[in-house]
Amino acid sequence: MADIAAIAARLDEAALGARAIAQITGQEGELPLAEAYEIQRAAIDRRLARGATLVGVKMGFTSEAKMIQMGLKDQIWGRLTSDMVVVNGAAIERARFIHPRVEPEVAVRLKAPLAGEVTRAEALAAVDAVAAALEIIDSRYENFRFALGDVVADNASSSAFVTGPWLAPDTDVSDVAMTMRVDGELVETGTSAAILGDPIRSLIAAARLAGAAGLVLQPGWTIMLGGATAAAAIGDARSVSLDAGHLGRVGFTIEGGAA
Ligand code: OOG
Ligand code: MG
Repeated sequence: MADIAAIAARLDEAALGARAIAQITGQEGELPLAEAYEIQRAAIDRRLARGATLVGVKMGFTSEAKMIQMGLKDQIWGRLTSDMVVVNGAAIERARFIHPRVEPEVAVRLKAPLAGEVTRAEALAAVDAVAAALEIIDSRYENFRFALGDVVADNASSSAFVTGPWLAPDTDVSDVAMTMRVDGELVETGTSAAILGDPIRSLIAAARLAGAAGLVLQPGWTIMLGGATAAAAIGDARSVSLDAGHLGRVGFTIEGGAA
């Protein structure tokens, strides 16, 4: 059995200090998924104890492009906290991150609780609004390399997210063309259909996976449904933008240099 509290502290401090650490699996052998999710919860609990609140859940590896990029194919999920929220168009501090990457995503906001096995109709009925979104992932592991247990323990690499304008819940998110630019340069194009064939499937999976861990998705929460394309490195870029057709635009700027 892994030392849950000690590993959670190590990951929490790596995120706080924007300093990469060695993989857990490399040091301590296997890390079963159940333990990895316990570490994730314990690490996020430390953040909540400092005053942050839970504001949602993120899904990972819901598209082929992401599975291929990272060499993992099991869907994972992580927790979104209030200190991860970036306002559309606002600046982030580069020094807060180790080796950030950005992904074009679709997000939903909930108006009713959702947990366990839900039908598509039940999932849709719980949606308050939909938006295009950008997720900033920043693995706490050296070289952005990890096994499944590592990345689950590390809250699915999540570190910040930006949502575009919130649109009516019946807005079609099933096949939206997405164009992502870093410093004005086209880096990724794709479609939201790459997210499990339809991003609403990812919402259903979020309810099931979080529910299995005893977490009920709450009204007001944002659910990030996963990257539609591979992630792009932010490097020393100054701006990121996503054009998502009828879902509109979302972006942020980056200030300062790396830590
Ligand atoms: C893990 C997080 C994956 C997504 O959208 O698929 C993810 C990683 O790639 O570091 O956020
Ligand atoms: Mg993502």
